[in-house]
Amino acid sequence: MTTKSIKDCTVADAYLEILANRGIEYLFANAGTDFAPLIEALAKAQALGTPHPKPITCPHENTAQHMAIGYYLATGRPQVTMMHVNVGTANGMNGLLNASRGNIPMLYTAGRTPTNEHTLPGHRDNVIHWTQEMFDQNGMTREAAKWDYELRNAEQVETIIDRIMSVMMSDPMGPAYLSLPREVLAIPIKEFTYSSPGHIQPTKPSLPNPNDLDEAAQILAKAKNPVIITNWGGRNPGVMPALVDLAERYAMPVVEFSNRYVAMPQHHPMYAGGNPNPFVKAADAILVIDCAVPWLPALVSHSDDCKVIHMAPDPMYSMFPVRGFRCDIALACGTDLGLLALAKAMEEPAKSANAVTDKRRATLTANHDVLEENWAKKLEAVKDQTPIHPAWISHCLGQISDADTIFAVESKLQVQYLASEKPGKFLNAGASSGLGHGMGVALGAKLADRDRLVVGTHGDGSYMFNVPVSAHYVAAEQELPILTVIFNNQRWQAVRGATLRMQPDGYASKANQMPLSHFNVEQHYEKLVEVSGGVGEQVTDPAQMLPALERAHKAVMVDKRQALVNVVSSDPN
Ligand SMILES: Cc1ncc(C[n+]2csc(CCOP(=O)(O)OP(=O)(O)O)c2C)c(N)n1
Ligand SMILES: [Mg+2]
Repeated sequence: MTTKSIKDCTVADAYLEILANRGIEYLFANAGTDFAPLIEALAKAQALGTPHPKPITCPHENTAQHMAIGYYLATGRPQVTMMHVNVGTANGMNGLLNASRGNIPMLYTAGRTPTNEHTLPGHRDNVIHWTQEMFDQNGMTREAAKWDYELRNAEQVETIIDRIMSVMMSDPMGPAYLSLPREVLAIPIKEFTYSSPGHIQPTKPSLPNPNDLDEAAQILAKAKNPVIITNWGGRNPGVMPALVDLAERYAMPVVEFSNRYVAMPQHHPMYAGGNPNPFVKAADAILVIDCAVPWLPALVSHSDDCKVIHMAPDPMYSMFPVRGFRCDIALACGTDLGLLALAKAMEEPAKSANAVTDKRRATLTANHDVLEENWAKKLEAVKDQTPIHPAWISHCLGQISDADTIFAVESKLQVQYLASEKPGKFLNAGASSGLGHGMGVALGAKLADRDRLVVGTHGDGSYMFNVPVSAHYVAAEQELPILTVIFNNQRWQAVRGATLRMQPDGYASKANQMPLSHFNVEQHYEKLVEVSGGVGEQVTDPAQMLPALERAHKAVMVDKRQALVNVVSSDPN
């Protein structure tokens, strides 16, 4: 076992060096008084050129958390965030909840206010060191973090970092929380020795149980009306090619319900749209892949003899307290590996069903053609509308983007109007629907590849949840020229819609203006980006949509300045 050592250091020095050694490139941070030993260690590492994660100053915790998430989604490499004690942890909870429900490995850390009043190095020297102490700071994170701990001493630094990395990266993946008391970070060490490389590897994604796989293959191969439903499948880049192959070979329709990623190219003949209800009703077999909620039980149910197969890293979705979807077979596996194995296992039993499969393929292709026609008709009908329709915004975004463009989605972006053949192109990190994720994700994706066009699309409400001044600041400081597009319908349509769904004829439906759903001040968001040296414009005329995006594209890709397009828009229907 090879080792490295550091002489005359502190726990903070050792901690940073091991993080870097284990592949952590960035520390997305919002600092406080608890950081003193860590800031000293960063300055020392910078001065001496020793390995350390690069610190990125994030004026708000939401930016830091979602930058780490975005960077992971773009690269597959987890990063570290660090916040100020309990208050910073509280501000970062939105990101932790999104990471938790989205199975994102992210090491979320925070200082712990000093507990010694005047003894150990790092002891209290500020009034807040009394008021910020909690009985159980970590407790705040415990429902969302996959693992949490408070660092106790120098001797365990390496063990704890390796423990975190391997637990986070094992399926089902998820975030970890580590609190770092100031006195522990400040502990002096004569000589610190650690193994390099580390020697604890995570569990790799697995294949499904072979007997259950065969049974699932039999059911699906013999089914007359099978359907595949997913919503998170596309977060694993290996899923798209495997899913396309499976759907094509056995003529199975793929529905992406309320999807946050794209698992199936939208123009593929086996892509069957986003509404699972008619398929669920007619199905004799349903394959649910990486999908916590495949349909809404209040709206639709399948027949009693329909078989339901769930395939995911954790097909029990054990993080949800209540989830009662029928499950005849649960296939725990890496979703891409599971799909490849299933396609193989279906070869033999599907042989006797060739005629049925061919007939189904023809029907599904014809149905998909209708979907395409409807999309085209819709676009034609709305392209001149004022306020500007989301379909037209999406189409124009399709014109300025290319196969490598990444979209951070926090809006009514309509993916069918953009190219969707490349995995990992659409990232929606709001697995817990904690709004305010898109700008951080866009920044993280841009940090991962500065040559790529990265577009953040946000509702006006979502944009404000991003603490945009913080995100625009990081874009400027780190030279990350992202393009921000706001679908500005001057309201929280989601809140309005939910109220009307529950009480279609209630007082709210008849009110001149529904309470708590509208923004009554015309907001010139395009000015906000100027604060950080970016360029912005408002668009109200649909004829100006594409020219405005072209100007913004030039700003970000040629002039290397962040840009914002504030589109006064309507709601899709
Ligand atoms: C942090 C957070 N707070 C509140 C909500 C509740 N919420 C869900 S959708 C929504 C409105 C979003 O508004 P906007 O981005 O403008 O999109 P629109 O519904 O208008 O299309 C709100 C407030 C949430 N999901 N996350
Ligand atoms: Mg809105």
